[in-house]
Amino acid sequence: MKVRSITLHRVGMPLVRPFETSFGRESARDVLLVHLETDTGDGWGECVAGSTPGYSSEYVDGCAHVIEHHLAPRLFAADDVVASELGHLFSGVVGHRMAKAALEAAVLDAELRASGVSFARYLGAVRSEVDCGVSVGISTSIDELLDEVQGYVDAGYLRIKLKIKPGWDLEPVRRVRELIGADAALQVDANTAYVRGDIPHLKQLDASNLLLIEQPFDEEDIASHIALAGAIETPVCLDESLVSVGVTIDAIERGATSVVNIKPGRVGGYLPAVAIHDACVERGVPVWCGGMLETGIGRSMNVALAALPGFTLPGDTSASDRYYREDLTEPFVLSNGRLAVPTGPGSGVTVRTDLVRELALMPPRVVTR
Ligand code: SMG
Ligand code: MG
Repeated sequence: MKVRSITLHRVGMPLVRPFETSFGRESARDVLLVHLETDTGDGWGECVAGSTPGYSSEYVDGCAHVIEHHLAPRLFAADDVVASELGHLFSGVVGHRMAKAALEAAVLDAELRASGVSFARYLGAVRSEVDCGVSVGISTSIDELLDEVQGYVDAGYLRIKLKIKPGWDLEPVRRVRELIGADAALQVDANTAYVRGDIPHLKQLDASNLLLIEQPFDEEDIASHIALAGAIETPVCLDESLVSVGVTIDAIERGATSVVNIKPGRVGGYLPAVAIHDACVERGVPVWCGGMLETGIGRSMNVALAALPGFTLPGDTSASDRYYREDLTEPFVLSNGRLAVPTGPGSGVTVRTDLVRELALMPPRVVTR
């Protein structure tokens, strides 16, 4: 495949309700989309970076810059672009995994559409629908939180994840546990908001019988996660720290993570994500698919990934209406707590280019060789 042009779109997507984490509050997503035109057809990819470097060091302006100036030239220079060789093609660029993942998604989409194969089949999916959880942001009051959680329970979500931070942890978690009952699946995510000295405090979360606690400490602080795992009954699950298959295996072998959150954007794409999945399956470590408030473009691919055999826990793969009033593709609709895995070629969804234009934050940028 020869890449002819790469168009970078920036779309402003208002969220149906603001999403607050320990590192900030968002009421709209600034989405970077990559539209690839090739000699065999086109493909779309979504970049998961936020507008600020709050979740990781990457952010959307930086990703657009890296794509245009460092990754696109490598794609244009290649005689034959093949998704499975992008890791090698991009190896001269250190890091910038979210930028690489956005391009990888677009290359995969183009390649698979041209050969009539779905993402699910290509990645190795074994299910036609996936179990879905929902990630619930920090609220302004416990009553408001309980209302929101009840809405998601009524909608059929199979697992609730609560965002926590110092000052918003034991009590909201205890109250939600009380609301949803002892048997409902409940987990928490701190997005690095705690320090090692908080271990005795975090240990009190054991009383709420959680599925897992996600990334309480700094992304580079594996040692504190090992210490926590030794002190707490609740399984520890890393997110931000796990940026590659090597780091993931290391964290598993050292006892820092007994469950793994896989986000393709964080690890450089769907193929590295599958490699992490395989490494976890080999070691008997359960995985689940994380989310980055994706539109239908990224969601379609995440749902395909979540249908692989090792994804045994519900993911942050919620329905379109949990995030957006109108999605950039046909909406993903929850049915019995599950989303259907797309079966059409490539991502299997159709990008609403009219809406991409209507919601554009700036004119599209066309990058050619
Ligand atoms: O896509 O439903 C979603 C969001 C899931 O909580 C979620 N993501 O750390 O896991 C995480 C966060 C990161 C995104 S914050 C904008
Ligand atoms: Mg997380």
